[in-house]
Order: sequence, then C-alpha cells, then structure tokens
Amino acid sequence: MRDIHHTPGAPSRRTVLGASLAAAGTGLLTACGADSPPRSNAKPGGYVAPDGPEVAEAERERGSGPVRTVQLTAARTPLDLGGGTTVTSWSYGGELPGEEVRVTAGDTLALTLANHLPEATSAHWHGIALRNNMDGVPGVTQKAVAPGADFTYRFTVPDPGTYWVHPHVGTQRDRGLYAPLIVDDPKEPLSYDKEWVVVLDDWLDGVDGSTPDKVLGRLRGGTRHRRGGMASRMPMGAESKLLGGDAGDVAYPYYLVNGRTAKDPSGFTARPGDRIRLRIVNAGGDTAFRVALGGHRMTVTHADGFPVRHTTTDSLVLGMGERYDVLVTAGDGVFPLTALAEGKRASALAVLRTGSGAVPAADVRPEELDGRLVTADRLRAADSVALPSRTPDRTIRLRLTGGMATYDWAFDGKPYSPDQRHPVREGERVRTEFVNTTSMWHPIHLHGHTFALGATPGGPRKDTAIVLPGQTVTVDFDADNPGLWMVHCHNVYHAEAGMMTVLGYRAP
Ligand SMILES: [Cu+2]
Repeated sequence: MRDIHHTPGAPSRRTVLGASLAAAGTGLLTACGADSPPRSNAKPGGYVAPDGPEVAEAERERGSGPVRTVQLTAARTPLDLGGGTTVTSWSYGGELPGEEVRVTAGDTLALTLANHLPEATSAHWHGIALRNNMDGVPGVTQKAVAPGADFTYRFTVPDPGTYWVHPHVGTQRDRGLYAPLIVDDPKEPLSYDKEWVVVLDDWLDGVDGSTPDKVLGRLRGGTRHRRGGMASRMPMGAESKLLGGDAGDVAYPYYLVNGRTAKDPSGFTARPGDRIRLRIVNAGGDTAFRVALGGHRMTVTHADGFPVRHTTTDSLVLGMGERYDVLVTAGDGVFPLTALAEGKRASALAVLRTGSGAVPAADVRPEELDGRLVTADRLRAADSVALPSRTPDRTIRLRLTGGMATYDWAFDGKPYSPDQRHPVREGERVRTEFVNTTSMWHPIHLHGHTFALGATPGGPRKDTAIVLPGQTVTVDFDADNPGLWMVHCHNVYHAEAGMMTVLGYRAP
C-alpha cells in the first residue's frame, strides 16, 4: 500500500529519476482500437505525459500485489427496472448497477473493457489514486476505446474504500454504465456482520425516447420551459434549501436504488441486531440524494472511501460522485432506505428486512430525513489519514462560472479544452479554491488524488466536494501522483457543457 504519511516536501526518488528522463516525457499514449486514427500529438509541452517515466515510477512505488483479472462488457441491452418497467440502455454486463468489482488494497487490477456499444467509450476509476494513463479520460490520458475494440486497464489499487467505475465520454454515465468498485482493507479495523452496497441513480435513458444526449441538446437549446414529451425533462423550480437554491436541471422519470424503482424496490435481508456496513454511492447525473434509513441512526465511518472520525447522524446528502460508508445496527422488522431526490419532489427506495412486515409505500418519507444531517464540512478525517499540516506551496483558484440561460457552465468562463493546464509540481502541497460565482451548487471532483476538505487541518479526505452557490470551498492535497488530471463538475450536463479542466504536473 502507498504510505500516505510520507514526509511532505522531501524530493522523492522518482523526482530525481524523472529529471534525467524528462526528454522522453512526450511519448505516445497507449493506442487501442484497430480502426483508431493516429493520434495528434499537438499537446502543451513541459508537462508529465500520462505514459511518461514519472508515472511509471510512481506506479512502481505502489508495488504490485496479486493480479485480479476482471472482464467488463459495455453493451446495449434491455434493463428491468422493476414494476414492469423495462428500458433499453447501455450498461456493463447487462446489469444495473454493473456487477461489483472487488479487490484488496495493494492488488493489481487487470480489467478488460470490451466495447460492444455503438460509440467509443472508456472506464474511469472514480476516486482511485492510480497511474495516470489508466484514468480513462480520452483526449487526455488515453484514446477512447473504439466500438468493437477492447482495452485492458492495469494498475495497482493503493487505498481501501468505496469507489466506482463509469465512462468518461460525453453523457454516457447518465445511461446505465456504472458499477461499484470496492477495495477491501487487508487490515480492516471495523467489525460488522454484513455489507450492503447501495447505488443511487436518476434515470431517463430509454424512457419515452429520452436519451442523455437529447436532454443535453435541449438544455443547450434553451427549450427547457416547453411542456410535454422530452421537454418535460426540463424542470422549473427544483428548489432545495440544503443545496442553496436550484437543485438540478433535469426532471427524471425514475429514481433508482440498485437499479430498481421505488414501486418494486430491491431488498436486503439481515437479522435483528446485525451490524451492517452500508456503502452508499451517488451514481446520478444531475441529482443530489438525501438518504436515511427509517428507524435507524447511522454512524458515518468513511467519506469518499477514506475513514473519518465516527459521527452519528440521521441523514446524509450525497452529490453526484460522492460516497459515504455508514454503520447501522439493524432493528427488528421492515425498514425503508429512502433516497430523496433533493429538491425534485421524488424519491428512490430500498428495503431492509430483518423480520415480518409489509413493504413500505413507494413514497415513504422516514422522519430521519428531516432529522440531524451531517454535511462533509462537519466531518473530521480519521487520524490515520489526516493530511499533515503544511503551508501550501501553490494556490490554484478556480471560479465556477456560467448559468442555465445559455448553458455555459465552465471554470473561469472558459469552456473545456483537453489542452488546458493548471500547473503543479510534484512534491508540492497544493491548495485549490473553488469560488462558486453561479446561482447553482456543483459537486466538484478531482481525479487521482484525495484532498483534505477545508483550509483548517484535519478536514475529511475526499475526492468530490459540494460547492454551494456563492460559496468558496478550499481543498488541500499533496501533489504525489504525476500526470494530467481532470478537475470537473460531476453534474454530467455541466461537465459536458464545459465545467471541466485539467491539472498538469510540470515535467521535472
Ligand atoms: Cu455543476
């Protein structure tokens, strides 16, 4: 496992090694797909290349544990959402969510993605501090995997926790292309009887002709106020106090837990008194979920895969891309796990069953949803993963800009281009300030690193942070994973509109 307590600031062996190899830093990216045209190499110079020697050296330092071989097939298939609702969509292995990928920290994951889709795709390992050329971002870290081609992602998985995989191409992840990625801790400090992976999603693909691309087209075209058919996906007045106002851009026909609608929810069976670890993932495209388990309090143990000081709460809110692990002690009976689509007047449901009782109503609203709610800024990192206190060497300030009217979401008013670079240097402590000048909240995600939330020491380690309208969120991280890394809003429509950019390690 990677030692996250390494001495900050000390030049690492790879910094030194890399210097002599800098000239080789513009090497070709891994090619794939028989019919792919040769890649243009007109990239900004002076940066570590995703397949450069610094990246290879960082990977060597992570070690190479047992190889776990996994096959993942992306294909267009029918999906049964329950309650007689079947859609045709794109998914992994014809299942929703895709079958869980499970490894142990230190393992080498060798996952072959077979693309049976009509479009090029990729796999991104959300939250994992992996080698850069396996991060799955076409145009930056690899070529997209062409239809009919396959690509093997091979990397050491350094940290235990709850992660997930999804494509990093267009609006594909607002179809059914997602699966949990669970990394077991070989020295798991928590004791529990059962584990329940809970994946939340908002769903529109294949419903009355909707596709994510058509929705994006409508959002860009400003026809959101029209009524009927596709236009009804564009809500007016999705409001949430918790999110500081406008809650989302899209009214989805369905909200799902583990691929099922609330009318025909998925269930989880345990015994009364069992300690259950829930691993909750928000795989949605444009929906924050407020989650509570009726009749239970939850003890938050992890945020975005990394441990936090245990904190008891009644409910949690998850922006898109966020994960929380919680422990509950199961009561006796049948209990609703409700995921309220925050501000959208709808909810998703799963059921915990430890005894007899009727399935809760689809729209059940446990009182815990309105009880104590712990937000990420109230959590503290567990001592084992707290980022050591250090003065930042560099501060990157990113203004979140844009709005609904012209659908021009961006950083600093500049729509995304894969050639953008916000420079950092390996070994630096980097502070990033996300200044939200828009009238909407954004869940901002950094690839390849787990930052500390907040400018004061001891903030929870996360890779995705909710930035409310008018708010500035500060995060600190150690630049210890060379490469080119995306920073973007995890609202799939905001990201596609342009709220993405690239953080680049300067070549040594
Ligand atoms: Cu956004």
